[in-house]
Parts: sequence; structure tokens; C-alpha cells
Amino acid sequence: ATAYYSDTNGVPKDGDGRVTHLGLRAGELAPRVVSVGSLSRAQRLRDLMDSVSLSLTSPRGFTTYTGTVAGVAVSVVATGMGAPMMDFCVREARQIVDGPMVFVRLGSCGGLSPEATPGTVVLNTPGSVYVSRNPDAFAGGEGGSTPAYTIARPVAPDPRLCAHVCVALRAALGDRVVEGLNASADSFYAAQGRCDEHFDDRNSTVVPEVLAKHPDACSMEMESFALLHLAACSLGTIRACTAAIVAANRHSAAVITTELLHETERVGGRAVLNAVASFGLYL
Ligand code: R1P
Repeated sequence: ATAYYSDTNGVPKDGDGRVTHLGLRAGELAPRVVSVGSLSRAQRLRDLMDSVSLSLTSPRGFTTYTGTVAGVAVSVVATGMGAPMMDFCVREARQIVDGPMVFVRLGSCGGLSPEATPGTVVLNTPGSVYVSRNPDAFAGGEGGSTPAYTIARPVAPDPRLCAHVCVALRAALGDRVVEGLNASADSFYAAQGRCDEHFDDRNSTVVPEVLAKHPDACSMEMESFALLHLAACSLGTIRACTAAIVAANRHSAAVITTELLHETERVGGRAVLNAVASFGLYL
């Protein structure tokens, strides 16, 4: 019998040296990574690469494309959704790549500010806060007097990387680029203030509270804080920044068209790929 993996108290790998959830081993992931949520966005970015030497979908649902952009090795990873998936991606990537790394997320998001209209791209130059639901508040007893949602303080991107990505995105998308703070939430529904009469959520004030505390909040999604937080805790080895295509504006309820989403993924994706490829790696 073969052990399913080794190092259960560290970062587990199987007998081939593959990290358990990404399914990759050393040599299969580039030190420059663009992460996206959806497989279709990853495929659109893959199609913009000069060459692709590895395509792998892990049994846990991560898809990785490794190839070259302008002669430089780059990987695109489709993470799926949520902070734990980003955590798998960043930690397991770090485990199989030596030396400095760069991560840029090109996600999708809800627009919180009026200018974050569908089809704009919010670049999180000020970073991201994190909104999480506090289960104690719903349990009665002592926890009943605690807030139902908490907002963690902003974590910043790498300023040089963010400025580099900003130049590329502005050259590609002009005034469709909006710079502003992101709010990552621990769910799509309750912690983003969406109404669902089937559950006790107490969330009607979540988005107004984010905006009262952070008037520069522009976007809301689920993964960017996890990336920026891990990069900040990577002992100086990972530089990261985040951007997201506005899929819908939460004030006006305007929603992007499929055509505009795909066009923005292609144009923004090309800009991000070129920016990642042309950013120097250093510790
Ligand atoms: C929800 O529809 C998903 O879209 C956003 C959210 O963060 C969440 O993951 O990002 P992605 O399109 O990159 O997945």
C-alpha cells in the first residue's frame, strides 16, 4: 500500500512530489503567476500566451497552464472561489518554486463605488480589507452581543508591482481602470450583504459599514485579501497585487454583458500577462 501523501503536519506531497491540492510538482509552475477564479478566464488567458508547455487540472479542481509570455515563463492558475482556495494556491505554489515569486490576481467583483461600473477594472492600489461573519453572534448566549460581521484592516499590495500592473492596465483599458480599496468577504452571500429570506443573516448594514469605515472602497469579492495577506506574511518572498473586472455594480444593480466580460478578460488579461512577464524578480 502507498501512503496517500507525506508530511501531514507541513505542506503534504504525494510520492511524486506533487502538492496535494494543486497537483503540481517542482518545475511545473513558473515563479510568475496570474491567478483567476474561473476556468473560462484561465483558458482565455492561456490562449494569449506564446506557448503552453503544461496544462493540468488537479483532482481538487485547480487548473494550471504554464508557458511563456514574451519569452518569459508564466503560469495561469484557475483557483476556483474563496479565501481557502487562494490559500491552497499560494502556499502550495510557494512550496514547489524556489526563489522570489510574483502573483497577480485578475478576478471579477462587485462594484461598490459609482465609478466601478460593469466592464471597468478595479486595481486595488490601497489593498484589501476582509469581511467575515461571526458565528458567535448568531448562537445566542454570550456571543449574542458581539457584531455579526467584522472588518479586518487593509493589507497593501507590493507598491512597485501594483504600479507596474497599473501602467499596463491603463495602456490597455484607459479610463476603464479604477484604483480603489477592495473588500474581500468570506462568502458570496451573507458577508457581501446579499438578501436571502431563507436565512437569519443580519447583514443589511454590512456594505454600508464597509463604506462608512472605508469611503474609498471600490470593489467586493472573495480572494484578494487572502493573496495580499499571505504575500505580506511570506517573509519577503512573494510580491502580489490584485485587480478585478466589475461584473455588476451593487448600487445601480447594472450587470455586465457576456460580450463585455469576455472582451475585458482578453484585454485586461493580456495587459496583466505582459506586466507579470516584464516584472523583475528580486528578494
Ligand atoms: C463569485 O461569483 C466569484 O467571482 C469573483 C468572486 O471573488 C468569487 O470567487 O471572483 P472570480 O471571478 O475571480 O472567481
